[in-house]
Amino acid sequence: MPKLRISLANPQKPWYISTVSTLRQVPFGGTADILLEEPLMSDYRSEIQRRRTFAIISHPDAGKTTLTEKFLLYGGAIAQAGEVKGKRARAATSDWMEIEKQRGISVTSSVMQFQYDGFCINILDTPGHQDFSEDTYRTLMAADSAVMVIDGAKGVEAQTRKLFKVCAMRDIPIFTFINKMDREARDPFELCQELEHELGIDTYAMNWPIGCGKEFMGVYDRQNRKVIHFTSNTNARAATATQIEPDDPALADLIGAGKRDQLVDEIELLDGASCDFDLDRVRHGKLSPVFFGSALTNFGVEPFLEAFLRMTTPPLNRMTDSGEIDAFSPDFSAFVFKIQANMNKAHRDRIAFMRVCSGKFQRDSEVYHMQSGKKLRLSQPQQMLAAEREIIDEAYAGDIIGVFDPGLFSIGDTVTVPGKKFRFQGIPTFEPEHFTRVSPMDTMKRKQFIKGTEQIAQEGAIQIFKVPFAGMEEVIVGVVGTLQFDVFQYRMRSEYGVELRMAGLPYDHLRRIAASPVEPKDLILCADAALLEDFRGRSLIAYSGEWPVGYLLKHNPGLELTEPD
Ligand SMILES: Nc1nc2c(ncn2[C@@H]2O[C@H](COP(=O)(O)OP(=O)(O)OP(=O)(O)O)[C@@H](O)[C@H]2O)c(=O)[nH]1
Ligand SMILES: [Mg+2]
Repeated sequence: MPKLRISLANPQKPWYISTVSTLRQVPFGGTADILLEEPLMSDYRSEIQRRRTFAIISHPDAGKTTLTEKFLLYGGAIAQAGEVKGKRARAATSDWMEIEKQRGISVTSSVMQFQYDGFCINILDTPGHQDFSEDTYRTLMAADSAVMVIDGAKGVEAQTRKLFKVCAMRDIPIFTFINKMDREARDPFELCQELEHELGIDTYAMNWPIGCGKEFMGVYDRQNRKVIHFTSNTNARAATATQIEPDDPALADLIGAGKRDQLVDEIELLDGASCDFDLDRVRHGKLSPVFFGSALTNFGVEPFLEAFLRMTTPPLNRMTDSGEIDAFSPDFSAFVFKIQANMNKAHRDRIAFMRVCSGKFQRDSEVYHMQSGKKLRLSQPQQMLAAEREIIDEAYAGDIIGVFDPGLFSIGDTVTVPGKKFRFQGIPTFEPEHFTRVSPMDTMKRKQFIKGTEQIAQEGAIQIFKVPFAGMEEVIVGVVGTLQFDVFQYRMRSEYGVELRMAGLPYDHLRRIAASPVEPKDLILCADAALLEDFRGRSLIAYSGEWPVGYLLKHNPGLELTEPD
């Protein structure tokens, strides 16, 4: 058995040792020899075991950021909940970007770590708007489970369907929070049925709402068979809750006889109609536990968090090109899923966000960057709370860390311990569907223009192309959704001091030239197509509609076009 000697010469407090066979207190100024129960290695296992890493997804405006804010509040990470659209109020933590605060929508995903009830939680708040869905999809790759927020008045919406499909592809657990029950909402039975029919997943209502709108009084917790009655209190840390048995005569006084009778009927119906609760099916993404509540008024949020943390999984194993990597294996490995420049105005740096997939990471230890074949030290790894950061000494599988990027990392890159060579499964890129010609209004700002466009492109928030033989004063920007143009323009102004001149182009497709019979500049093009070049010098063709492809292939025998990568 390994032995650990501890000596407390000048302690402020007596020291409790908890990793040994007997919990004991070391006296002031004393020393003690302690037999460790297991080798010290087991520490990293228990650290991984308590990690929970999940993304919050939904159609725009369902309440992801508001719910995230409440989680942070319960975890003690923030002292007061901010608001998404509050005029003078504190802004929500995860909507840290200036444009997010102004518009009251999330445009980029945010990473936050906090502790709650012994769990170490990495939460990823994603943007709901489809124009930013590439960012949302990438972020989902870093998560082990998803919380799907549904607006109780609206039910399943267009983006819910799309995002759900991405989660279903990986079979990750999906937990449903039906939000905004403090407003008029649809019938809860109907909402559950819609989830099942539209998304093709079984549901199990974990709790059941009592009323909605002004009459939303609480929820019935089906596992504990208790009614949780809430008292409205928007500013409190948590809603005040009273628990009461459903057959307690006092319930009618609390919620009224009518509501009580309705609840009893609904519980009976629910117990008779619903499938059995099966945790294994939940953990494989086959059964979605459903919770009702209101993020804004705190109703049902903390019970949801508690139940969710117990049901979801610790870090899952990940696939690589040389087989599955066990999250609990001791060797560190991670992949980059997001890059963000200028998060901190004072430092103007670029942060690469990595999801740790296995083992333990130690500050200053040497790591191997697979894509460049270089060894490097990640000297200032950081734990994030949206835009705030704190340097950490260690991180474990499940954690999301930010590291300074010297311009080395790209989205999807793998980082391992030296000697281990493999790549995590790639992160899909989307084909841009909107293009615009962009140049700086002020030609004196050329340098900042080039820097800004390149940096924002490296983040993957936009794609940039050159017109062959043209200078760098003008680039073609391609995006998946037009709101990305707004964010790009805004960020160029606020982060790089450059006003842009933008002229939309009529293209909506992009293909890479895989083989060409002649120099690409000598290809025969039609009016609806243009030759572009990416920054790796590869030639592409942007075009509109479907027919230019046929024209190009017919008039340029030997030309091969592929999907851009
Ligand atoms: N009444 C009510 N309003 C809510 C609730 N949750 C969120 N809201 C409001 O709904 C609006 C959208 O909330 P957000 O939290 O920004 O929604 P989101 O899903 O993060 O939105 P995007 O990130 O832009 O997709 C805000 O005005 C919130 O105050 C709720 O439980 N009840
Ligand atoms: Mg949001």
